Amino acid sequence: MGRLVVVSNRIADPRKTAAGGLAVALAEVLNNTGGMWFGWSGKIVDHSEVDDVHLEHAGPVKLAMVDLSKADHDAFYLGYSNGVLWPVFHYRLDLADFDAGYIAGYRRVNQLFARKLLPLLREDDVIWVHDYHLIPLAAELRALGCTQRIGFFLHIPLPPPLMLAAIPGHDWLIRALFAYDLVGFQSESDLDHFARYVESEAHAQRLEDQRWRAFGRTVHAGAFPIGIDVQEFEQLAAGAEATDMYERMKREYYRRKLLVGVDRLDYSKGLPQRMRAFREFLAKNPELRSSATLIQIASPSRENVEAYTDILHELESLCGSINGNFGELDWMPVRYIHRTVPRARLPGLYKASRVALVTPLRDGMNLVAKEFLAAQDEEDPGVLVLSRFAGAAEQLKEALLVNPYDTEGTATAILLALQMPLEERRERHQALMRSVRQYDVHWWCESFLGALAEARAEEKGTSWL
Ligand code: ADQ
Repeated sequence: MGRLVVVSNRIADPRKTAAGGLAVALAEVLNNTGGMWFGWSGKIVDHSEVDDVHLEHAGPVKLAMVDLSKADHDAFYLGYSNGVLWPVFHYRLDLADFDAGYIAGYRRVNQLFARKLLPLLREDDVIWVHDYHLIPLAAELRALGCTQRIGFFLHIPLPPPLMLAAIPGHDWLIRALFAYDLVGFQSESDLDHFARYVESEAHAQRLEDQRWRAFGRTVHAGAFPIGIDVQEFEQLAAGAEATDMYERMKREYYRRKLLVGVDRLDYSKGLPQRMRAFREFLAKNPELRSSATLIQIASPSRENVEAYTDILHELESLCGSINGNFGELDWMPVRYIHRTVPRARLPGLYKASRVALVTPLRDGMNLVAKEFLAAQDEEDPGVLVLSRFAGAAEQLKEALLVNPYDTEGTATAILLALQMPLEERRERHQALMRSVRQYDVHWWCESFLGALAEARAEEKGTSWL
């Protein structure tokens, strides 16, 4: 394989220990190929200063970063990416803000990325573009004459055709996917939505080997469910910070079973629904009340997008009313923490918890579910309560699968999870870990890049714009 060039909106510096599994896994491949990571620097500058590409070396990996002007950042990132694509792709048409100016900003930033990236490319580079911020990047690169192999991976779900069709300009967006050689999704259901959309809306012809032909090009598409770096996580779990966290939690909660939720504070994660289910559980099981505590960590996220402040207030008010109504002098049912937990401590928290509540309303994959499993003591493991609407549910069938909109059903699952006998916990955990280990982040990288190496759309130079 030639040099790997990863492109994503944000760059995770592979030298920083805080970087998660994805950054670590990509850094490994980048290190091996002496690759380059291209993306936004995280800096917002005056329009006149958007100019050079900043280059840094992180070992053998080259980091190439561009700044954005405020207008571009607002329209591209806050506007189109997080005000249109994120809600619609998570089935929340009601939260989408279809401001006509956003799409122009989205296009401008993708053009800027293409213009700045092109001169840095070598003939035999393989380019891997990540996520919904950069859907049209390959089309913009092709328009400038780029002929290298380009793959795209969507980390979030792809909604069904009629929901996609609600986005003004949806045909332009999906047509842009045909500029890639390979398009990867998290789950079979996302792939199915893609197939149905392109066949019905774009009259694409389905060829063998998961290839679709439309707009004079053939694109390969497939499901490549992302995994975690199990080894890295096990090492973290054995480290001093995780051990300290585990021991502190065990000391503090020695009389109670812990339930844990760890999420970005995002409306897709189903946090109010989770709290209502926990409230229902408390109301229905008074004898169990003071034996369980729910720790909910919700890290601040996209706070300058309006829908995120609404969800923050809703969650705060629910937690407050649950504690007010059910709490005792020596017991609070919910501990809600609006902060990010340092990554090195997470495995300790997971291991000390009997139950994880991973109940998004929609999620591309959800790595917290896999991390929770990897952190468990296999002799005495905890139970995963998992939303059927997380991409992870296609793989993690031995979890207690729930419909997060069904408050009573989720409350019943919480009860079952807290009371599950040891033998059943072990059996389920063993089966789940087989899948987590087999489909880890290295499998994901290798299978995507392997498929990209074989997928080569024949046509070049099609006019894209
Ligand atoms: P996210 O929506 O961010 O990612 P998720 O996969 O659950 O969701 O988490 C990614 C990472 O962030 C995990 O390593 C997790 O430990 C960490 N994290 C989350 N909340 C945290 C908190 N409060 N404190 C500390 N760490 C926290 C998007 C998609 C997902 C998809 C991933 C990867 O939305 O569906 O699984 O990308 O493709």
